Amino acid sequence: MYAGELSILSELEKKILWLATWTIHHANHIRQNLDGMKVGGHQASSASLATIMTALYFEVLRPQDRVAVKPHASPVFHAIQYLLGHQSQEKLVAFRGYKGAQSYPSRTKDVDDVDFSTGSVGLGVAQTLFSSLVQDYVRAHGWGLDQPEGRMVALIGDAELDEGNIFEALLEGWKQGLRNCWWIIDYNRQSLDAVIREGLWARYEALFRDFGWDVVILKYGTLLQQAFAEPGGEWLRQWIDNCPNQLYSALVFQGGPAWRKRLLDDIGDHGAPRQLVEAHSDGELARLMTNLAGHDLPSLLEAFAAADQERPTCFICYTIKGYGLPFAGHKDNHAGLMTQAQMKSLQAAMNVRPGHEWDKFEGLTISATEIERFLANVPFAKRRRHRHDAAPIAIPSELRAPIQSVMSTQAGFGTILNELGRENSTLANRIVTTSPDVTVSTNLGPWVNRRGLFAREALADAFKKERIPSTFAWEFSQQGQHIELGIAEMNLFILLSALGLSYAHHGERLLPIGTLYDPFIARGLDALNYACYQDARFILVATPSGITLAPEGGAHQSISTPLIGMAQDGLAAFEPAFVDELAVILSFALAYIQKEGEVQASERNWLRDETGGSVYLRLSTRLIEQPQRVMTAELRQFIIDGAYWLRKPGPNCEVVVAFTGAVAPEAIQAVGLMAEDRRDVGLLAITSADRLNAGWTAAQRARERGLLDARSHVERTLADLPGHCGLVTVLDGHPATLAWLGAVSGHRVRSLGVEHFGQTGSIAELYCHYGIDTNAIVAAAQAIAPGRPIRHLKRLAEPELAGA
Ligand SMILES: Cc1ncc(C[n+]2csc(CCOP(=O)(O)OP(=O)(O)O)c2C)c(N)n1
Ligand SMILES: [Mg+2]
Repeated sequence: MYAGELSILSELEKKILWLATWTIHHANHIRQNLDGMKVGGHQASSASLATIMTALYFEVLRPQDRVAVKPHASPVFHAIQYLLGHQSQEKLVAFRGYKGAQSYPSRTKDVDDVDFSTGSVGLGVAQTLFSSLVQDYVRAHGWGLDQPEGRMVALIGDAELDEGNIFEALLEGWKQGLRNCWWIIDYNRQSLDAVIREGLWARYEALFRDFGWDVVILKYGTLLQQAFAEPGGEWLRQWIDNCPNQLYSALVFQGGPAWRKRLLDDIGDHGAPRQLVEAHSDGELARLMTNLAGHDLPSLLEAFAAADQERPTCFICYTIKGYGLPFAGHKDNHAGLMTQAQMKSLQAAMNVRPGHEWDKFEGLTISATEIERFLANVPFAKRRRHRHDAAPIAIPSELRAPIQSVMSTQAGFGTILNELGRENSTLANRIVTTSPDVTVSTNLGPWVNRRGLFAREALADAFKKERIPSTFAWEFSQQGQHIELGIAEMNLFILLSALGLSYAHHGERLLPIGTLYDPFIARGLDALNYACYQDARFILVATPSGITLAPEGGAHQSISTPLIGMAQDGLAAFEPAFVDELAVILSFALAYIQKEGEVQASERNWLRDETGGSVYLRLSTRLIEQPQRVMTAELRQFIIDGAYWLRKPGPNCEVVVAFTGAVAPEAIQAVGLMAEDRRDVGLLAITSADRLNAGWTAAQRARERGLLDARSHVERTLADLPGHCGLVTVLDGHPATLAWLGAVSGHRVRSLGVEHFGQTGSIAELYCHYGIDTNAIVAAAQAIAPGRPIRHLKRLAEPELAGA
């Protein structure tokens, strides 16, 4: 790096600090339509990272590199992209406003090429690690080798490292042989509320080294290093090293005179250090004492250039929160905002004329032409089309599913994947499965036997070598297609997020399928939400589920997951009862996760299927009798749209039983038993409460906007039911999942489901205990569709289950 380039970089650093600070100020003080929600956290945090990001984006990064920027540095990111011509003034002017640049970098909502969304701290950080593993996976399979290998970089707040998911990821990274990943810690020793604990850096250093990382500590800038070399310098170094974080922050805030007083008080009559301090004016002293390496371009550039690509590297960069701004170092500065007066003086100091606040080259000492020339040659700026497109992989409408007469959906899932595993097709080759230590218990075993486990270094199955009989071959190789994770569910979702963005990040489409026990979705829910927010595409197979896992244990029972499936944006949830339904849904899902079309809803079901999304399948281990039937095109469509009549209601129908999932046998039996006493009973199989509900609300909205003919699938399905007909809904999950069905055409409804959990027992005992058994369905029908007593109820009411 030559001197001229360094001075351009420091001009850019100044410009970025200005633009980021101004963007926030503008949103708060000038635009002011934020409904009282002032921009907290941004100004001070942005200033903290401005130097590091200048060094990275204008010098170090290459187009193929991918970066997760810590949430509150979003204005810095937007400012950099603005200077590089990838962000508009209009979006900056509308920062945090409607359709403006986002408060936290957003892959889907921002226009300036965000690699990883951030916001919920800790998640973006971990995703860089998994993204690096995915890059290795893709390349090991011989794909994308014509592209240069990218480095995965996270810019992390020091308090962000409190998030446990980061450490879960670190451990997994160590197991998987992580490389090519940089985590840059903005060590400003401040969190949101306060100044952080002393000596954290030493814990971090030890931790990272233990996990096999290189650790680079960047503490002192060039000025301080020079001062240390002078007489009295060693005293100064020790003073800084011993200075508590709180005091250092307070002095940073107070500035030159306070530094002088404090230092001279502590120096006493030591001659050399006193001379060293006295040789500096107040301004110079403040500059010297805050010259931490995280604000020193030469130190940063040197460290980044020296890093080893093959090993993961953690940079602990000492910085000052609010550096260069009047509230620098103040412990309350997270929500700190510059006043109009402070902004005016910053503006004057930056030589920005009023009315020229957004001008890119305003107030710089180097000519616009020279800076423009520099910007045009910034390596990172060369990425014109940063997001790759990968052609969709064709999915057959029929997946082979050898169905046994009695079978569970979980076994069906294993069988379908096993069949896929036999094929040598692009589809089968692009599938990648992953599971947090429940590969075998979620029935991925047969697939893994065929396709092997992925690892950068091959590892044979010792049991196989020793000829010890075992059902599962556990062989690792670069060709393997299953990524086995440790138990941490957070890692599962973040890996799915990274795999599900492979098409965009690495230009190669993968079809990720992750399995876990349904109740443990809750453990990784924020990471799942995060994956959906950034539009990663994957299939989540959750099994076993509900209370149907019966003897497996009360704490493993999931009640709320069907509601999560309905409420989670970007995730289409299905809960099939039968394996032929599952085969249809899986085939749909494999295509759906690849769609990126129009947001326009289809006029058939009012769902936005062309935009695609991820898919959640809630499966069960319950063995149930499978219907023998022909899968017609119409039935296939209904299964995907969310519901079909297993028994069509007659014209005088008094009761409909609508069920989802594993309670199918009870629903079928109840309908059979009621048939003599209630007329024309209907049985509705609901494969996706989520999609039925979404279509219904969308169709209503469309009608309210004037499209009077808009009808959703559920409205058409229930259209012919007489008004007096009662609806009993039942599922092994929270009853609210289906309770809304009564509102579709104004039918009375009684919703059965599970509201409490914790009992173990047999399925029959638990269904009775929680009120989702045949008897409960019949009793609900009698209550809601009054008439003569349902004869079988009496018999059923005598519990076969004494003491249940
Ligand atoms: C999961 C989650 N919890 C809480 C928050 C609120 N929050 C935003 S930033 C922050 C801490 C900021 O500290 P640090 O990471 O050190 O960044 P700095 O403020 O120093 O720039 C918190 C608690 C969040 N964004 N995400
Ligand atoms: Mg901090």
